[in-house]
Amino acid sequence: MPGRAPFQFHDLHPDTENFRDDVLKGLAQPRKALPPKYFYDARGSELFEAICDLPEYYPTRTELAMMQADARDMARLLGPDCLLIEYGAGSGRKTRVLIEALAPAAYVAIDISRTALQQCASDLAAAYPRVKVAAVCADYLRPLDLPVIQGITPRRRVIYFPGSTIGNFARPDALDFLRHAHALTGAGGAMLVGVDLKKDPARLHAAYNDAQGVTAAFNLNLLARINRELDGDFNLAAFEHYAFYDVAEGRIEMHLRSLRDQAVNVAGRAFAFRNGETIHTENSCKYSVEEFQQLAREAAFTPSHCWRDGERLFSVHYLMA
Ligand code: AVJ
Repeated sequence: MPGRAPFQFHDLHPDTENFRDDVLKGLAQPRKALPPKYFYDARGSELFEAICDLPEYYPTRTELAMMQADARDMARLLGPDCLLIEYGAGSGRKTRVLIEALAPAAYVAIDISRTALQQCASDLAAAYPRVKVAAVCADYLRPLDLPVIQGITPRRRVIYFPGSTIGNFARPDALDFLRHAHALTGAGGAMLVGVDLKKDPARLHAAYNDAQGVTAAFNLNLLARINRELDGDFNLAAFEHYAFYDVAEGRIEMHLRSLRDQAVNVAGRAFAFRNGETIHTENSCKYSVEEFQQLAREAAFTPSHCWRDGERLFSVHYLMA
């Protein structure tokens, strides 16, 4: 709990043991894979912020511009005095635009990255003294109880899930996630979710293969984090960033590719890599408006509005529970 910061802080300790177990399990599979949620240690969160400013990475600036253009419309649909719950709060730039238009009774930020979460919650609490702010450090992929916030009677619960983070889930997992979200908002609740759209594969490819190599550094930081926290000995020079758009699946896949036959030790266990073998580190699924609305309906939401930018790069959906 940071000293005098005017917000409630709840630490559900989502990291340590889970990280170790998930890494050992992920590297032991015949097709090695690691969950993308572990990108976001302090260094990874910084690198992600740098990605958001890259010329090739259109989602963040496009969604922010959409919030600036459309937050008033969104607020009209969401209504005043709601309990606003954000998954994966990050830097909170889009959230600020929404909070200013919406005037919620309270704001609950849920994020796995402790440092980014505390920064965001403390900034928002300072900026909006009339909004009660709570922060929960947790893995929002697991069911969790919301903190009790004294002295408010919100009209409805609204989940805000910007950034197309939902794209990290394979479709069946996205459906599960939406079902959990539906249960959390309860009847009369709503969800506002940012979803990256299908588009020209070249544009997508460039967004995940930037010229400055920031995305590569973000991907490789996962190995550096394993070295730091799990006593690993990955040689970062012996792996490379590899990202491509799979048109049939409608998703970007990110991998780390071994540049030689090698053995790596993590937490006292040895793992063999063949030259060219990869660790699958992330999926970033892209949806058409219709595909996403169909998914939302399967999770018992009623998709009732969708905003897009002028170039049709990005979408924000309003779903009623
Ligand atoms: C935060 C999951 C939305 O998939 O575009 C950016 C993460 N990975 N560049 C995305 C990411 C590589 C990002 N999400």
